[in-house]
Amino acid sequence: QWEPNSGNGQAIVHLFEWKWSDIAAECENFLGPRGFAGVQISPPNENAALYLGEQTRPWWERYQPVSYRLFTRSGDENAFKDMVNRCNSVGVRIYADIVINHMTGWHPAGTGATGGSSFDAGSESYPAVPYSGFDFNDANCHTGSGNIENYGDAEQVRNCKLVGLNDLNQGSDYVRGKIKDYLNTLVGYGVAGFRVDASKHMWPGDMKVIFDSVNNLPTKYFKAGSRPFVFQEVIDLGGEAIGSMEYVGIGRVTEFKYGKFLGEAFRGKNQLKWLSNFGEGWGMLDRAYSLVFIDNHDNQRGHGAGGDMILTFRQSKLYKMATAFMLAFPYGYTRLMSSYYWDQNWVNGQDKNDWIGPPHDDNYNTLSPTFNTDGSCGNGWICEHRWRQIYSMVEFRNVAHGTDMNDWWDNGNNQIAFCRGDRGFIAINNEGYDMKETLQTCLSAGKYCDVISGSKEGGSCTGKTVTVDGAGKAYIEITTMEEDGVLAIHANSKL
Ligand code: ARE
Ligand code: CA
Repeated sequence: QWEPNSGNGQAIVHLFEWKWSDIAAECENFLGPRGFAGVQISPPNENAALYLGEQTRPWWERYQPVSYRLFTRSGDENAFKDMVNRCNSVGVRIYADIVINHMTGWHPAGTGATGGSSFDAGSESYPAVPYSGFDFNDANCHTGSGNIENYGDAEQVRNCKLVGLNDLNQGSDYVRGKIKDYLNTLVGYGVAGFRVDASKHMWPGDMKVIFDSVNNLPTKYFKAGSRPFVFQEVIDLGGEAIGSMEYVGIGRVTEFKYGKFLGEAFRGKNQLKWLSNFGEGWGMLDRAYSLVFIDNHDNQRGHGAGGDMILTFRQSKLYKMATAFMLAFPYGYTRLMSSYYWDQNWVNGQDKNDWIGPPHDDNYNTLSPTFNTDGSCGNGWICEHRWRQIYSMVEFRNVAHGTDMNDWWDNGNNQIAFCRGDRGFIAINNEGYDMKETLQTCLSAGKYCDVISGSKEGGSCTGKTVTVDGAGKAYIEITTMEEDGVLAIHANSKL
């Protein structure tokens, strides 16, 4: 299923490592009112609780399932139910990150789990599901180490262990049944779809059977006959045995080229003028199949793909520019990253602190975000989705939805501008000099509030204003002294 089952919203946000109770409140207080379509949540199922000396309670323990009980550092089953209900009630959908390729990596017997279940990784025993050795792929993997050794061989990418994680056999009816039951529990509570972790490591045929077996979404919140939205994590930068095209028959696929290419362009490795045909024209998936983002929870910390070209909150000016481009440009279904802060510790080109988990108290309980008077977050949470330049562009994308890109303009280098039908106009200046141009905005005559430098409050604008004449033209200025390199106006920002 390729459609997100949301109302008018055209962007979702990954509230990475947030607690369920905080997400419920965020839906009501911020995401619903601001027109966000939904939230990608961290994996809701029970995981290994890892106390590895210096690396205690890493974020990545949540990618090591112990059972499908809904019990994690984000909250228990009741908190989960309450979150899904409260978010659905204000029109914000919940998409669960599902880890169904594997269970845990090896840990000594007696290692704990977030819900108190026992497991023995060495004998592949997970009694709380239950899974045992028969349910794993060991017999189907033929590498010396039992791990994936060569991404050029599709067979081992799917049947061997990803970084030592016990690899489930989705070809087995029993395993399919357990996964189906888990997904039906989530759907039963009102979850609108799934981010499918490590999809490259599962056979598309098996995944198709599993997703086809899941129930329709409940009619309490969804149209009768609605199917869960599926977006599959497949990293495909080219050059491997497995390509993202193999998965488009099941649902959308993460397009990792997108953030890498935009990172390169905004970092000055490529001229912005080439972005006029960004998307399919650059060898990316058809827009109907792609899920796009600037960074994700992996590549913002050097895991996954994209390397040092990926932009994150740490390059805030460029990050806001790239995000504005993404939300203004009609390609793919868009996802925003919402992060927590950690101190980096670079040693030989690698961040030794890439494991650090979310803000927590002395007992490693996750802390809630606090909110400053300007709406930004505290307590260690970055909350990119609460940056004005970002949430304002979520509204832009909703307002412009259904139109195409037109009236592209560039200065032959790194200043660009374009319209979205007669609904929105954006200009971006990534030169070392001021942008001062009279451009076609495609909007009706009148005065508009630039939603990047400020916002429309009541009838007036707290930022720059733009005056569009009867021919749709306006004088556009973005100086290098300004905080942001973007100007955006749209039908709803008319004064
Ligand atoms: C951790 C430790 C390991 C240890 C393992 C088992 O770091 O040292 O061996 O536990 O004990 C996350 C972390 C991992 C972590 C894992 C489990 O990133 O470090 O391992 O959780 O706790 C490939 C996959 C892709 C995957 C990326 C990270 O194809 O699916 O690797 N991304 C998802 C999630 C991750 C998560 C997992 C999968 C596992 O988003 O957060 O891992 O559930 C090329 C290839 C890509 C490949 C990439 C990196 O680009 O094209 O396919 O991505 O290299 O290898
Ligand atoms: Ca596998």
